[in-house]
Amino acid sequence: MAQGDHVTLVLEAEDVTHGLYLDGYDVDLVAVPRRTDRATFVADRPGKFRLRCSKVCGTLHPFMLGELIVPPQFALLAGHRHNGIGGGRNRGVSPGRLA
Ligand SMILES: [Cu+2]
Repeated sequence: MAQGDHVTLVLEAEDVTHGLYLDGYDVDLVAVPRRTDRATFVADRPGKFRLRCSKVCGTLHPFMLGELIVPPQFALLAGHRHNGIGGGRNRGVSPGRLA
Protein backbone atom coordinates (compact mmCIF):
# COMPACT_ATOMS: atom_id res chain seq x y z
CA MET A 1 0.00 0.00 0.00
CA ALA A 2 1.01 3.61 -0.29
CA GLN A 3 0.10 6.93 1.24
CA GLY A 4 -3.26 8.04 -0.09
CA ASP A 5 -4.63 4.54 -0.58
CA HIS A 6 -8.07 3.63 0.67
CA VAL A 7 -7.57 0.89 3.27
CA THR A 8 -10.25 -1.49 4.51
CA LEU A 9 -9.60 -3.40 7.72
CA VAL A 10 -11.80 -6.42 8.39
CA LEU A 11 -11.83 -7.97 11.85
CA GLU A 12 -13.33 -11.41 12.32
CA ALA A 13 -13.57 -13.21 15.66
CA GLU A 14 -13.94 -16.97 15.99
CA ASP A 15 -13.55 -17.58 19.72
CA VAL A 16 -14.34 -14.53 21.86
CA THR A 17 -14.89 -10.83 21.33
CA HIS A 18 -11.82 -9.05 19.96
CA GLY A 19 -11.14 -5.45 19.14
CA LEU A 20 -8.72 -3.65 16.90
CA TYR A 21 -7.51 -0.15 17.62
CA LEU A 22 -5.23 1.57 15.14
CA ASP A 23 -3.16 4.36 16.63
CA GLY A 24 -2.90 7.54 14.60
CA TYR A 25 -6.03 6.91 12.56
CA ASP A 26 -8.52 6.47 15.41
CA VAL A 27 -9.88 3.27 13.87
CA ASP A 28 -11.63 1.12 16.49
CA LEU A 29 -13.27 -2.17 15.51
CA VAL A 30 -15.10 -4.70 17.68
CA ALA A 31 -15.95 -8.19 16.48
CA VAL A 32 -18.06 -10.60 18.49
CA PRO A 33 -17.70 -14.31 17.67
CA ARG A 34 -18.80 -15.28 14.17
CA ARG A 35 -19.32 -11.68 13.15
CA THR A 36 -17.08 -9.19 11.42
CA ASP A 37 -16.48 -5.50 11.76
CA ARG A 38 -14.80 -3.34 9.17
CA ALA A 39 -13.61 0.19 8.61
CA THR A 40 -12.37 2.01 5.55
CA PHE A 41 -10.14 5.02 5.74
CA VAL A 42 -7.65 6.94 3.64
CA ALA A 43 -4.05 6.29 4.67
CA ASP A 44 -3.10 9.91 4.26
CA ARG A 45 -0.35 9.99 6.90
CA PRO A 46 2.92 8.16 6.32
CA GLY A 47 4.66 6.25 9.09
CA LYS A 48 4.33 3.20 11.29
CA PHE A 49 1.13 2.93 13.29
CA ARG A 50 0.60 0.37 16.02
CA LEU A 51 -2.53 -1.72 16.09
CA ARG A 52 -3.65 -3.80 19.02
CA CYS A 53 -6.58 -5.76 20.33
CA SER A 54 -8.76 -3.37 22.29
CA LYS A 55 -10.86 -5.94 24.17
CA VAL A 56 -9.50 -8.07 26.99
CA CYS A 57 -9.88 -11.41 25.27
CA GLY A 58 -7.71 -13.86 27.18
CA THR A 59 -4.19 -14.70 28.23
CA LEU A 60 -2.73 -13.84 24.84
CA HIS A 61 -4.43 -10.44 24.70
CA PRO A 62 -1.24 -8.44 25.56
CA PHE A 63 0.49 -10.02 22.57
CA MET A 64 -2.15 -9.21 19.96
CA LEU A 65 -0.18 -6.45 18.34
CA GLY A 66 0.71 -5.40 14.85
CA GLU A 67 1.53 -2.39 12.80
CA LEU A 68 0.35 -0.60 9.73
CA ILE A 69 3.16 0.75 7.60
CA VAL A 70 2.28 3.60 5.27
CA PRO A 71 5.22 4.42 3.01
CA PRO A 72 5.40 8.06 1.95
CA GLN A 73 4.06 8.80 -1.49
CA PHE A 74 6.39 11.50 -2.73
CA ALA A 75 4.22 12.35 -5.70
CA LEU A 76 1.30 12.91 -3.32
CA LEU A 77 3.44 15.13 -1.13
CA ALA A 78 4.27 17.16 -4.22
CA GLY A 79 0.59 17.53 -5.03
CA HIS A 80 0.30 14.84 -7.70
CA ARG A 81 -1.35 11.49 -7.09
CA HIS A 82 0.39 8.48 -8.62
CA ASN A 83 -1.63 5.29 -8.63
CA GLY A 84 1.05 2.95 -9.91
CA ILE A 85 1.89 1.44 -6.50
CA GLY A 86 -0.42 -0.17 -4.00
CA GLY A 87 -3.81 -0.25 -5.61
CA GLY A 88 -5.61 -0.16 -2.27
CA ARG A 89 -4.51 -3.58 -1.07
CA ASN A 90 -3.58 -4.14 2.56
CA ARG A 91 -0.06 -5.42 2.13
CA GLY A 92 1.28 -3.21 4.91
CA VAL A 93 -0.94 -4.62 7.63
CA SER A 94 0.19 -7.43 9.89
CA PRO A 95 -1.17 -9.60 11.33
CA GLY A 96 -4.16 -10.01 9.03
CA ARG A 97 -6.32 -11.79 11.57
CA LEU A 98 -6.65 -11.40 15.30
CA ALA A 99 -8.93 -14.40 15.87
CU1 LIG B 1 -7.64 -8.96 23.23
